[in-house]
Amino acid sequence: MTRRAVITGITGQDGSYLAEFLLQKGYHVSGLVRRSSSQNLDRLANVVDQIDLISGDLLDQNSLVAAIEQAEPDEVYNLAAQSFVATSWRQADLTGEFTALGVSRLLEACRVVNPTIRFYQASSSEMFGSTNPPQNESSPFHPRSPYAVAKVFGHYMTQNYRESYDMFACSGILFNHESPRRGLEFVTRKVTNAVARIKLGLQNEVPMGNLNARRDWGFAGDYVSAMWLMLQEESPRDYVVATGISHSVEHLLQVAFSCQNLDYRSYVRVDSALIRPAEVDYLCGDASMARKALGWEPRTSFEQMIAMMVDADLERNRQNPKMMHPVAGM
Ligand code: NDP
Ligand code: GDR
Repeated sequence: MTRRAVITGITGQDGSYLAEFLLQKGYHVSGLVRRSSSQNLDRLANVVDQIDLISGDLLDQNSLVAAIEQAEPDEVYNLAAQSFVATSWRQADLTGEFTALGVSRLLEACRVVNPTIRFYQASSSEMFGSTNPPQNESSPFHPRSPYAVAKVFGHYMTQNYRESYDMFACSGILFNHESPRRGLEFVTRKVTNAVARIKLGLQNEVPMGNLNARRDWGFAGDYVSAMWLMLQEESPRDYVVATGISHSVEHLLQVAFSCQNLDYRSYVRVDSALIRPAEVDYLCGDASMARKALGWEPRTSFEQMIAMMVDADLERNRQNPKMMHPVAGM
């Protein structure tokens, strides 16, 4: 029998890689798409004709029940969220609605339609916040943004459905993962896009926030297999997924600019408006449990990934420079 999956957040970075991965595994894939005035399927260009798109919104319980009834999934991957940390201070209520309550709405939709559905929740290393590295499944949470607080809610709600209703519900605590499909507001993509635009003479500087923050950055294309592996286990368990190597934002700048033989110090301007009200200083994941139990490991190095992103941004800026213009204040 063909396995059936629903992905929320299918139009996002991870949703598009996961859809491709599951199709290759022979799944029937449905994706939840919220209504908007213009289509937003760019990241799904490779697979859009092989998936079913179902209209629904994390803010609307009835639409979630209807989507799960229609798709009849064996597995649900909840990737939808307001995922940009900086925005979560300005839109804390909405972030709570999407990123926290959206999880309980979707869990409840699965429970009432078919409690044997296997459920994956996209938890985040941001939940560790100020907890010292290396962070693993036993590390305490200390969230530092409304986004991270909302993710902690979703994480514990997933655990609670597992314990209350014996559902196969688990969370992957994923550390930062990037790709040429990353949104332009996230720091890696902001930097690789800036390198491309500076190289092409379309921009001459890049405003940045905190250069000392450290992140464990992996490649999104490597991380979606871990999500699937978690749902194939005998019993549900939460896993940390990370590379185990951490870099500062300043090192990211150095690596990205050197891809085009540029010295980042000539182009970077620190803008205090981009410093966050509370920062997560140092994330570095210990994914030894995922390596051991799931046999998962990252394949793409940080340097390879950044080079891939710079190349893709050069190409996109050559073709359509106006669409790649950075948004002020991000
Ligand atoms: P993106 O921001 O690229 O994608 C978010 C997705 O959520 C989009 O498809 C968006 O749809 C959808 N969405 C937002 N609000 C709603 C809503 N109300 N109803 C339905 N869909 C909605 O995120 P990523 O792909 O990077 O991340 C996937 C998930 O993993 C997120 O939950 C994120 O918080 C989490 N995560 C990400 C990490 C990373 O480093 N990338 C690390 C750890 C966790 P639309 O296109 O319409 O905006
Ligand atoms: P993060 O990603 O907050 O870790 O959340 P982001 O790329 O936005 O920031 C990483 C670090 O870089 C610092 N920084 C800047 N960030 C941005 N966006 N723009 C800047 O100009 C800038 N200058 C410095 C930030 O302060 C921060 O320390 C991502 C998201 O994908 C979440 O959804 C996910 O849960 C976590 O990763 C794991």
